[in-house]
Order: sequence, then structure tokens, then C-alpha cells
Amino acid sequence: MALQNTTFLQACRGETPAHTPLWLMRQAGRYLPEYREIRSKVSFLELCRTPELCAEVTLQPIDRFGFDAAILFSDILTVFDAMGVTVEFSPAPKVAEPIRTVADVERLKFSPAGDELGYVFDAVKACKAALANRVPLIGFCGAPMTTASYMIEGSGSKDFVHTKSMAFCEPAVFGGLLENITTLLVDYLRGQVEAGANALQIFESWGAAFSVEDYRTHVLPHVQRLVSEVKAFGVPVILFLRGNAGLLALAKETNADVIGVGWDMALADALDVVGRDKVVQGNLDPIALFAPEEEITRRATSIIEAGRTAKGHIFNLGHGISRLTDPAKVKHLVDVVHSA
Ligand code: 1CP
Repeated sequence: MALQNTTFLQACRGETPAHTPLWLMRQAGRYLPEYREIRSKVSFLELCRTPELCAEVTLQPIDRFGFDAAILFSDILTVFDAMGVTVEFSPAPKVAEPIRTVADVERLKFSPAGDELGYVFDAVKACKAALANRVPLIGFCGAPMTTASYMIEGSGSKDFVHTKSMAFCEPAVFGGLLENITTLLVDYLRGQVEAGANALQIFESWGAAFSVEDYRTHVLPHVQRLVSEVKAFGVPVILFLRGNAGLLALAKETNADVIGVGWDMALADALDVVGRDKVVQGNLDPIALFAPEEEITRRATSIIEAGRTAKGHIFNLGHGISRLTDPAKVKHLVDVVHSA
């Protein structure tokens, strides 16, 4: 199949593509005027629940910049629909009734993904149809702890006091919650692959909430199970575990096909941790896109050079693109990466 020979999937497999592939985390979104135009007419949740509109916004950055992969337009928190948790976006997520006590946890339901999340699978199908094999489509989910943290905190957090308190005071309850979320996520990602996703990314955006030792005890076993069960679906699995060198070493222990690297470490140093026999993804500081073009060129080139010493490298940011980014700077970045 032609898609298998695209630069992105070649890099995921550790083969040598004609150029370093790139896509950007949050590449579909508010920094694009064409996205804001659609969002002026529908709410974020309506957008996520309308497959044709999901396909339209998923393709916007592909059409404009020629990225080497598309990522499904959705959110890591849509999965709450299968657990009976209500979330609102304004635009940051807010859960009116956070899950804090044993009784709250017991109140959660865990429906089969197909019952409540069919609209996501329909969105995957709509994206695949619209892409017509131009580039591969990445499906995704939040990692079990990052997903749980939004339901426990009720929103984003700086210190994750409720999440960590549950882990430290009620480890069996916290472990049981992550276990159930993991089982649902496996089912959810299976549905995305069956609907046509060509690769999967697991977002552990808030891994650094836990110390390395606590992450190993309370979180890592669930990520390991998630990765190993979804690898059986036959598409590459990218784990983005944002944090420090210690967490990166744990990311390697999951055996994910591709390891995402945050922006706060040099890619060469990250490779010393994960090993040059690994495929890595990353890791330009998203705010570097606010620098003059020559500086963007310098930084991107240095990341590409470090990436050439790895088994494979997919160029990306080290976290999501800022909504204040000038699309012209993104265009410059794409030109630099594609011509390097
Ligand atoms: O008003 C709007 O248009 C909503 C803004 C927005 C968008 C565009 C949200 C709310 N989510 C999304 C889309 C989204 N979210 C995508 C698909 C688009 C793409 O990547 O091109 C993806 C993959 C996500 C994943 C996501 N959502 C993550 C993991 C990635 C990361 O940035 O770390 C997280 C943590 C979320 C939660 C979330 N959803 C929305 C916001 C503003 C947030 C972050 C809140 C916080 O800082 O805690």
C-alpha cells in the first residue's frame, strides 16, 4: 500500500525516508484563521461531534503547509463520554463534578467505546476519506494518568494535588481507576485503528507531575499495558511522555515504537537516554516559532542533525503549538525541515 511508503510511516519503522517527516502537535487549531472561522460558528464540542467538520479542520494544516501526517481533530477528554463524566471547554476543559472520593470513582461507568464514542470513529472515517491516502492519519488518546488528572482535578493543574493525594492515600483506588481507564483506552484505540488510523499517539502531557520513583510505582505499569496491548493492532505507537530525563528512561521501558521528546532537553541528550537504536519525535520549543526566521532555521537544523544520529526521527515541536503563532513562521519551519 502506497501509504506505507510515506516518509512518516517509514520513519516510524526506523527506515530512512527521503527527508525528515514533520507534523506539529496541535497543528489543527486556533493559530489558523481558517480554524477560527469554523469555530466562530460552532462550539468546540459540536466540532468534535461533527465528523465532516472534524475532517475539514484536520485537513486545514495539511492543505496549507504540506505536513507529512495528519492528526485526527478531537480531544483527549472526549473519552469521558464513555465514563459518564461531563466536561465543558471554554476553551480550557472544566469538569463540574470532579472525581475525588472512593464513592465518586465507584460512580463512574465504563461503557464499550463503540457505545458512546462512535462519533470519534466516524470522524476518523471522514478524515480518511477526505485525505484519500495523501498522508497517514494519526489517532490518539491521553495516557491513563493524564486523562485521570483532568477528571480528578476538574481542570488543568499546576501541582496535581488531588491526583497525587489519591495515588498516595488510596493507591488501590487510584490503581483501580487507572486500570479501568486503560482498558477503555485500549478499546478506544482499537476502534480508531479499525476506522482507519495509520498510527497512534499516546499523550502523557503531565507525566512530570510525578517524581520518577512515583511514576514508576503508580503510573508506568498502566502505560506499559496500554502500549503493549495497542501495539498488537499493527500500527506504530508513539508515546509522548513529557518531562525530564528520568521519565524519558521510563518511556523507553514501555517499548513504544516512537518516543516523543519534550522541548526542555537537547535532542542529543535525549538520545543518550533512550539510545540511538530508537525512533524519536520532537523537539523544537513551540515558542521558538516566535523567533526571527534565521533563528528558527538554526534551531531546526540542529535538531535535524541530532535526529540523524538516531534510528529514526520525526520532526515535531516539544509540546503543542501556541495559538498566538504566526502561520508564516510555521511555513518557514516546514521549508527548512523539508529542504534539510
Ligand atoms: O476553543 C477551541 O477551539 C478549543 C481549543 C482546543 C483544541 C483545538 C482544545 C481544548 N483541544 C483541541 C484539540 C486537540 N487537543 C487535539 C487535536 C488537534 C491537533 O493536535 O491538531 C489534540 C491532539 C488535543 C490533545 C489534548 N487536549 C492534550 C494533549 C496535548 C497537549 O497539548 O499536551 C491535552 C492536555 C488536552 C486538554 C485540552 N483540551 C483543550 C485545551 C485548551 C486543553 C489544555 C488544557 C490545559 O492546559 O490543561
